[in-house]
Amino acid sequence: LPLIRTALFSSICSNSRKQHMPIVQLSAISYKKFINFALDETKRHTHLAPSPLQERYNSRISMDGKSEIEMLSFEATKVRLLRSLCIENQTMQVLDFAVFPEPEFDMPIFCANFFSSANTNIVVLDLNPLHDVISQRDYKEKYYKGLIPLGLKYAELLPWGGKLTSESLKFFSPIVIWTRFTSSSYKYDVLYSAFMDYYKAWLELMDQAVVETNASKIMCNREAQHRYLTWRAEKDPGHGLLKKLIGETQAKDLLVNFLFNGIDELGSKSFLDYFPEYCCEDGTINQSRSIIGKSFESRPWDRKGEFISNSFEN
Ligand code: BLA
Repeated sequence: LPLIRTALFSSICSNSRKQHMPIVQLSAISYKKFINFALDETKRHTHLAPSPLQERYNSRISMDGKSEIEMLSFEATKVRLLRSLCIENQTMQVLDFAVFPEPEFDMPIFCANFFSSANTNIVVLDLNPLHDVISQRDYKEKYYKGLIPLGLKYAELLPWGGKLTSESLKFFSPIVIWTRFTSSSYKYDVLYSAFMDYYKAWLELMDQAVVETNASKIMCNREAQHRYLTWRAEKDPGHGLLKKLIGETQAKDLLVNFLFNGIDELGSKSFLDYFPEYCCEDGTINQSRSIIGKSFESRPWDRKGEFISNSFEN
């Protein structure tokens, strides 16, 4: 990465110097490299066909003309939707990359959400479990047992990011990478390496995934994915920023029809059917992101991938 020092990034520079780390200018990093890797790697395993969504969701400029928003979407055997959203401007880089399996497969959902501004980076990288890994031990063993060493490697390099919306934890796996860091080229390299390793691990799971033929199990997979999509379309932390960039109506459209596409097709339950604790007295959805509040100051999974926090209290 080019090492350029500018006044705009003086805060990163001084931080980096303190830590004896290389200096990185935000514009020198781009999450497009991550997307290109993922697409190339996917093509080594399967055939990617363009998604019908591509025509409507491709590229656009934010209302203030300052941000470029790029969207890509594909389908493949076993893959209902692979889609990415990349936002870039002078001060910010955002990646939302996800792969949603067909309901005939119970494999995890690949999830990479990275938000980077001049001095802070917020990262979630995970193979989000389709089913509950705290109560369904067989599901956890099936997909995550072999991945614990991978999780341990990156849990050290990219340490736990501190308290987070408690409700989110149910959507995370024992190998989740939830981290925050100050910008440095070293950290970006680590993040890129984690992204590559996690994505390759997900592709291996995809290769091995066996189609489910039991109708009730398929139904169960479909509902689990629908619940996940319903949660994220309503409560994802990126909403505020999307609304600021493209306005409330467009943001809502992007969330429901592109990023978390499937809400209308995979099920008919509402957000409040799945998450009744968010119901206000007048029947509307509580706009707060969390009912329980923030918790999990430290990683709630031990080195064996056992959940070690037995309550969801703050
Ligand atoms: C913050 N993003 C966060 C946080 C998490 C996530 C856990 C910390 C705040 C919190 O505790 O909620 C990410 N949470 C997730 C993910 C899941 C989840 C991936 O439950 C999946 C189940 N982030 C994006 C995009 C944008 C973005 C697309 O992925 C912007 C368009 C922004 N995320 C963003 C911002 C913050 C954030 C600005 C800080 C603001 C905040 O803490 O609410």
